[in-house]
Amino acid sequence: MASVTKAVALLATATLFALQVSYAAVHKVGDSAGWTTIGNIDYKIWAAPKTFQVGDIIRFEYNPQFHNVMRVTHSMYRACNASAPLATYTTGNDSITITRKGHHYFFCGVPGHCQAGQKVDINVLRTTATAPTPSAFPPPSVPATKAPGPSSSTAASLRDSNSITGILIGLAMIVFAVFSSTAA
Ligand SMILES: [Cu+2]
Repeated sequence: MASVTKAVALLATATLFALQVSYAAVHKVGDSAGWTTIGNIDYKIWAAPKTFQVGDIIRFEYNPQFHNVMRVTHSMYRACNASAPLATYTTGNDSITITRKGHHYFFCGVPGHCQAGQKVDINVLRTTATAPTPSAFPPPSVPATKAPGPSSSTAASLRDSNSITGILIGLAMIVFAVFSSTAA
């Protein structure tokens, strides 16, 4: 019976682990269209319904002959100023791990593309319990000044209740395993 208890406890642990890992989401910018100027994609509309968290991955997929990705400050973002980016990515398949909350501004540095709308503001609401992944960003040189609004805290508490439910299910499984082994 002890081995059964062990197996069920292991399964419960694995479930908890899977629930935690599932929070590190991958967000492909522009979805199927990717990172482009074709089709006048509004990346603001793409980003609006999404919840970005620390540990999530932002993926830019594009033809590197025509585009690139630059991470910039808010003022550079507003002005489409590509003269001094914080970071530049040019592989055509760039996965950027979010390591801190706040706004992360990206645009394409090819002349005219940012002005044409190839720019995206990734607003990361808050840090979660998920273990931080190795830093893909240099230390932040621009402090995040915007505090999360009321709508963001609602989304955050929803996330919290989800993870608490996951933990409760895991605990219930462990209790059940112990109970069934003592009853037998
Ligand atoms: Cu471009």
